[in-house]
Amino acid sequence: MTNQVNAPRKAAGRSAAAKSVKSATAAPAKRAPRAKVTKRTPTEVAALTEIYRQMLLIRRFEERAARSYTQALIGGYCHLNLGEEAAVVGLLSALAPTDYLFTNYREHGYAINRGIDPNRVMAELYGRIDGVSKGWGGSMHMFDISHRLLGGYGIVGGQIPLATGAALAIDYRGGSEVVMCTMGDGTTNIGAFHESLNIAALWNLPIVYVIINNRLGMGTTVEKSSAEPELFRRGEAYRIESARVDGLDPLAVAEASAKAVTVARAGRPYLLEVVSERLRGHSVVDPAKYRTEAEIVQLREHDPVVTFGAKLVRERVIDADTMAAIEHEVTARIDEAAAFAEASPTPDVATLFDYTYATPVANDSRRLPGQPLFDPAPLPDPGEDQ
Ligand SMILES: Cc1ncc(C[n+]2csc(CCOP(=O)(O)OP(=O)(O)O)c2C)c(N)n1
Ligand SMILES: [Mg+2]
Repeated sequence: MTNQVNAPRKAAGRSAAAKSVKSATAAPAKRAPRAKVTKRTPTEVAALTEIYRQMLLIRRFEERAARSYTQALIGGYCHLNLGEEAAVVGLLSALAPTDYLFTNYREHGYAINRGIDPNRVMAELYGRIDGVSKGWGGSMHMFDISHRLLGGYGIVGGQIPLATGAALAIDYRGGSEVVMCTMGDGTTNIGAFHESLNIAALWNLPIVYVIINNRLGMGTTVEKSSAEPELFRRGEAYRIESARVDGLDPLAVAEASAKAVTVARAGRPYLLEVVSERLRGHSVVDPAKYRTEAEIVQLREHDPVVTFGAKLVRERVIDADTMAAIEHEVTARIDEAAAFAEASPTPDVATLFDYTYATPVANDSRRLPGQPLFDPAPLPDPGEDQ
């Protein structure tokens, strides 16, 4: 069994990356050593630029979602992918359009990166009929069969048995698709995580379990909640190949994801731990007061969008003008999504129970809140013989 560590826990690469951001953003010193520039083909330049654009799209989308929440345009729960952009973009780059994705409540970035129109994702947050789930799901419950995004789950770990079942269905039908199932670090202590990994290993299911280790489950650290804080090692108990990767580097994540997907497509499950950062609180209403000033400074230095953008400029993949053009284009795209969401109507209350079941269910209640359980029994006709 080969459980490999791609990036050590206290990733030396992190501090090195932080240093290089500083040197990229500071005024150029006269005798500063010239950055090593690798000549890239136009195809490579286009691919790297697109990764940056996708990461920025998620970043600006989530920032707008946070703003709209404070303006009461969005209600309910709302968890953001801020800081996890490199993880999202890197992971999904390895999936074919026919593969399936299950994720948790922190899913806006996944929905967008899977190819769902940002207008529809934003409209779902606003609870409008043009939303991904017709406005009835909200932030945590996006579902789009055509993009093979099978949710969006608010119950911690709720997606894991369902994703495992989807992998079983693929295997049963002899299909070549794979399932990717992402979850947080805190989710690895849920019983269903262990049951699912056990079954997936026994039955050779085509599934990649991904742990997005942002070091926190709400406000509790991995060290306080997990007896084995090196989470990828949980694969060993089930003889599942596993690895850990630096989730702030989209290219490293893409490579690790491609490997994991290849293993799954060949008929073995895989466990990938992506060490990431959550830039803000657990949800938009969490001020994250449990974080120290030093941690906040560090988080900013590790910001994956800024770091990757600076790397591309330093390595002369893109210049300042291209960066500005991407920023302009992405901002306009998000403005459009917000305007679209605001203009979309709210669903009719009478449709509240629509889409609850995939097929008609006998005796399914169609009542709205406050309506009587049964229609009142008809009063006997006094003229009738009793
Ligand atoms: C079964 C269940 N228990 C508790 C909760 C409340 N809850 C929501 S998110 C969360 C933390 C999960 O942390 P993690 O898995 O690390 O994911 P992250 O939020 O960091 O992405 C908890 C305890 C829940 N939604 N479902
Ligand atoms: Mg977490």
